[in-house]
Parts: sequence; structure tokens; C-alpha cells
Amino acid sequence: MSKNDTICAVSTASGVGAIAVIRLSGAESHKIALFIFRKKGKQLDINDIEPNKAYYGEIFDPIKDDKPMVDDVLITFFKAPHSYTGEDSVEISCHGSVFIQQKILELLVVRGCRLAKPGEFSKRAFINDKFDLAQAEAVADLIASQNEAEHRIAVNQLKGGFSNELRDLRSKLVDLTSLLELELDFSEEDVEFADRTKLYELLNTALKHIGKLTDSFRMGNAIKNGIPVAIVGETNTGKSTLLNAILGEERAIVSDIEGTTRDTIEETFNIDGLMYRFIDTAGIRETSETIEKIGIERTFKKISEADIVIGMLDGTKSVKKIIEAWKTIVSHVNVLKQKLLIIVNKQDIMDVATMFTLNDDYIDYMKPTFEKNIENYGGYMTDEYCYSITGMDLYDIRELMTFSYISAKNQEDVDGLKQNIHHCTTLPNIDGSTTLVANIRHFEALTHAKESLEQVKKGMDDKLSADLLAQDLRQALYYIGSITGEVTNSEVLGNIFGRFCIGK
Ligand SMILES: Nc1nc2c(ncn2[C@@H]2O[C@H](COP(=O)(O)OP(=O)(O)OP(=O)(O)O)[C@@H](O)[C@H]2O)c(=O)[nH]1
Ligand SMILES: [Mg+2]
Repeated sequence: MSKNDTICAVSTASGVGAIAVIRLSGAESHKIALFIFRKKGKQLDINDIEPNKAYYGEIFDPIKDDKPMVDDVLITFFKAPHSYTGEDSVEISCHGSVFIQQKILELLVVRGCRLAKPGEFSKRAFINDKFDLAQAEAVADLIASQNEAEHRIAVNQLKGGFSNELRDLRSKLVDLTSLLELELDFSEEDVEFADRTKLYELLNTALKHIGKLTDSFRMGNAIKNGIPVAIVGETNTGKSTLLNAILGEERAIVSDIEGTTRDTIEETFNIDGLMYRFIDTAGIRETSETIEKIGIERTFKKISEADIVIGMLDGTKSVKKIIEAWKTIVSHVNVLKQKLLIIVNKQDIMDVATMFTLNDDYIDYMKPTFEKNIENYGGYMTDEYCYSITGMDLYDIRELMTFSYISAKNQEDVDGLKQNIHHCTTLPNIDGSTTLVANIRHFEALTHAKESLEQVKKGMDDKLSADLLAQDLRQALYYIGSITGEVTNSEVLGNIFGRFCIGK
């Protein structure tokens, strides 16, 4: 299959719409489109076509004797290299009937077009240097973006912010590699062109830079796939009821049988423009049932992966039981890294006395945990002391011990909970210049690059020869270059563009 054959596809979403856009790209695209287009009953000459101008006219079937009209269309011709793909291309805006779309495609194919494969237009754009690989992936992300934060990350990547950062990094490392390689030519003479102190400096800067990018992945990924919020607690506390209340649909099975939810259930939900991934988990309890046990193991795993944990307590239980359940949850959450929201459910039927006791006595219940060593301080907890033993300041601990009350079943105070979730989400300020790594392929490449650079540093500590250092440096360069596509192979390309939709 020739690289330059002319391809065509419907570029708008599949199905019926008000209008649909059919796109052609390749050396023959103008010629082929003109075969089936007429304006005021006349076919146009290819030499009279003005690029970037929309022509109003008809697509007709040139094969049938009476040459019937297929549709009223607007058609635009683009001249290479000034097009999305960098090739001659054409866009036909027709009415959105599926029949019309298929008919036009059929006419184009008869005239020598080939149906495009997924992502083939973007792949051609990449090959013609219209953008690099990271930018091509940003196109896919942009199409898939569902909220403002996701959209901003994609726009930044598309504009080349991320690519420029990588290019900078890469060019510095290339300079270094060349200096090291120069030493190889003079290996007999024991010279060092690459100043080792400078080399250390540069490596440290590069490592810091890459570290910042890889660190941003947790957040970038959360924005892309939804910030993970795990709903956890003992069986029958109402976790599944809460999931349903948040989503506004009966997604999870609710019943008064303990251990109803066996496996985790995940659903995304948008709160004020941010996407959250709510994870309903199997209730925590002692059980000998194998499947339930596996479910509970999964609950613990989901807790550790979540950014926000909703620890749910059953308000109809005794205060003692509630506090025990609370402790179990707290012990599984890394309160320094994760946000924990403690809620007491079933406020509609819970005993008011329980509520008072919980509110008044929680400090006492906390004492054994956080104030164990405090006697030395005469029972007075200072912020500094609190921090030194818990790693948190008093304010945060108080927050951890603040129970809020809801009724998931009656949807009471569920909106307040949603607002709390939104408030406790700490997102970096994403503006046009923020680079967040949101793509697993980029994250992996950066992680490998980091490992290689660390290897170089270690090699320098061990006074390894320039050729060995250069080898690891080249490895790091390879990984960084693989992100933007400066080095790549057809398998990687196939993988990336294969995930695009047809017509993109
Ligand atoms: N009165 C009252 N009952 C509730 C409330 N929330 C849940 N329930 C009831 O509590 C029972 C258990 O609810 P689920 O949502 O299935 O509880 P769960 O925590 O998912 O339970 P497991 O999946 O077994 O861990 C059901 O009978 C619910 O109707 C509430 O706010 N008030
Ligand atoms: Mg459940």
C-alpha cells in the first residue's frame, strides 16, 4: 500500500447528525473530489480551484446515466503543505444522513480513494512533521476531554509546551553525550572534554526536571481518568446506597444482607467541572467466605490507590462499634497523602444521643492514638509536638476526627458531601504553561530515562570510562526521544494511531 495513496473517511461522529464532514487526503484528493462535484451544474477544473475557500455545490453520481444529485454540500480544498495532514486534502460538509455519508464514500472509493484506517490522517500529519508524537496524542486527548482540567492539559500538550520542555532537556543531554564521545577519540591521551562537575550539575538538573514530570503523573492521570474516591466501611453501612445517591441512578445493588457488594464498582461523576471516579467497595468484616475475602483484599488495595477516601460509619451502631470501625478505616489510610472524609450514615434513623456522644467524646477516643506520649507535656498538645509525633498539625487531626452526617437513602446532605469532596481536592493551578504528564506511555518513558540518568551518575561516582557513561546517556536520550517521536518504530506508531478514531 503506497504511503501516498489517497484516503477518505467520515470525520464526524458516526450516526445521523445535522451535518457530516468527509475528509480526503493524498496527492489525488483534489482530482477525485472534483470528479463527483459540480457547481451550478458545471464541474470545476483543478487549475481553477482556490485553496482554503468553501465552494457551494452538489455531489453527484457520475456513473449513473442521468448523473443524479446525491447531496447539497460545501467543499473546501487545502493545498499541501497547508493542511492538517500536510498533504493535498479536501473536506466535504454534507447532510448528516448515514445513507448520504456512505454514498459519498462509495463514490470516492470507486474513483480511487481508499478508506482510511483509524488515526491515519493524524499519522500522516506526524510523518509530515505537522506535529510530534506527544502532540498527536494530545489531539486524541482533546477529543476525549470531558472537563476543563483535562482540556487544559491536552491544549498545553497540543501547543507543544511539553514537547518543548523535552526538546530542551534532550538537547542539553545531546551536547553532553557529544563531549563524552569526543573523549573516546582521544582515549589514548587521557583527556576529559566533559567537565565532570558540570556533568553532575546537568544530570542533577535533568533528574530534577524529569522527577517533576513523573511526579505530576498521579495528578495528570487522576484528571484524565477521574480523581479516585474510594467509599469504604463495614458491611451494610450504606456505601452502595451512597454511590447510587451520588450518581443519581441505581448503579450498585443495595440490600440489607451483609456483604452484598463483592467486587469493586467504579463510576465517574463530574462535580463542578472535575471528574471523579467513585469506587464502591466490598464492606470490611471478618469472613471465612473465599470470594468475599478477595473482595475485601481489593477494598484495601483501592483504599491505597485513592486520592480521597470516604470512610463510612453506620450511625445505628453503638458508639463503641462506630469508633472501632473508624479506627479500622483510619489505620488503612495514609492521612499524610490522602484525604479522608468521615461520614456517619443513616442519620434519619440514628439515635441523637449517639450523635452527641460522638461529637463530645471523640477527643477522648483519640487520646490513646495521638496523645499517647503526651503526658510528658503535662497533657497539653502543642502544634509542634503534635506534628513531631504524628506528622500532621492539630488542625488536620481535628479535621480527621470531624464526623459529618448524612442519610444516603433519603439523599440528605449528599450534596454537601459532594461539595466537601470538591473542596478537599487539591489540584495544581493548571494554566497554559503547566505541564502535567497524563499519558502512561510518557510516564514509562520518563521513568526509564530517569533510571538511565541515575545509572550515568552512578557510573561517574564509580569513575567509569566515557564510553560506558555515553552508552547510558544515549539510552536516556532514546527514551526521551521516544515520547515526541524523534526516535520511534512502526509498532509504537501503529499502537498510538490505532487508538484514534477513524477519520481523525
Ligand atoms: N435508614 C437508612 N437506611 C439506609 C441508609 N443508607 C443505606 N441504608 C440501608 O442499609 C442497607 C445496606 O445498604 P447498602 O448500600 O447495600 O450497604 P453497603 O455498605 O453497600 O453494604 P455491603 O455491600 O454489604 O458492604 C440497605 O437496606 C439500605 O437501604 C440511610 O441513610 N438510612
Ligand atoms: Mg454495597
